[in-house]
Amino acid sequence: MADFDVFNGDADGICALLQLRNADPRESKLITGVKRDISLLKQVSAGQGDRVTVLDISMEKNQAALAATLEQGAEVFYVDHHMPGDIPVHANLQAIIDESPQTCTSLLVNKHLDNAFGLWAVTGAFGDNLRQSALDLATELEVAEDLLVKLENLGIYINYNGYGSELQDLHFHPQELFTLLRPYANPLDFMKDGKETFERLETGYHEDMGKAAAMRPETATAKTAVFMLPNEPWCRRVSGVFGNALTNDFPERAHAIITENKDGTFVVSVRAALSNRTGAGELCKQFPSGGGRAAAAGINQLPGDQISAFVDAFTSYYK
Ligand SMILES: [Mn+2]
Repeated sequence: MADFDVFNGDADGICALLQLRNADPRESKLITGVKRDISLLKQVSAGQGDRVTVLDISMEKNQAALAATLEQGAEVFYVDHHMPGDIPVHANLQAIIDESPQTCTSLLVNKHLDNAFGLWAVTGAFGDNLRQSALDLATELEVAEDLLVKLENLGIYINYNGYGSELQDLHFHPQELFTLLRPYANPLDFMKDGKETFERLETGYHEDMGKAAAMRPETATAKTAVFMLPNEPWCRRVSGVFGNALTNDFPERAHAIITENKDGTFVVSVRAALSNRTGAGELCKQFPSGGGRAAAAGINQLPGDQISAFVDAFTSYYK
């Protein structure tokens, strides 16, 4: 009998799994990747009696692999907040799927575990830029103000680590980062013990964000701003968290961050305005390799000759 943990390499995926493995320790095979790499379930070859946990990756994008895994007799526990497509009805599938924009996988796992490792859920929610939901749970858990800031920073740094178009762009392979965090039931204990890891993330984050802060928008209206970033590792790492930071700083404005990939295509991060968390996924879906949720979405490989079409679509969508 084998166990597989398949999880998104961002803060939400990592913090969801940290809660589950604190509650139910397993020596599992870990399958993860950069945040954008969500076709993960196909890497699993599981059979009768095997247990597969899948976290924070769209069921729709893993449909064929899920069907095959169930077909082979494995038990699947699936928790996610992205669009699922058709959820299969199968005795071996337990699925907790909730697409509402105020929740994320870490929060869904927290509910499932009755707040057992709630501080990891707060961290994951901050990482997914669900600030209000993170604050609400923190209030319920009576987290002190000074500790809250620490959890917010940790969530942002773990999330930041997941971006990048390939693993070499990252400071830590998400699997390594999970393993470093794994011993801790409480993120505050990790921050005391794991100073070196924490500081590496913190320093990287501030260096990259410092460079991003110097960028000026390519186009900006009262309701939208588009930033173009060059083909450099720091840009690939920072694109998502930069979008989140802009969203928090300019809550009335929708943002698009366009970063050049190594192959000459472009990766696009779209963040709807905080005051109007709609449409980002729908907009991105109009372009090849695009998808995501209402508040946050993206396009993985936008051909260069479609940039102006994208900018027009974005600007008119949120006018
Ligand atoms: Mn998530």
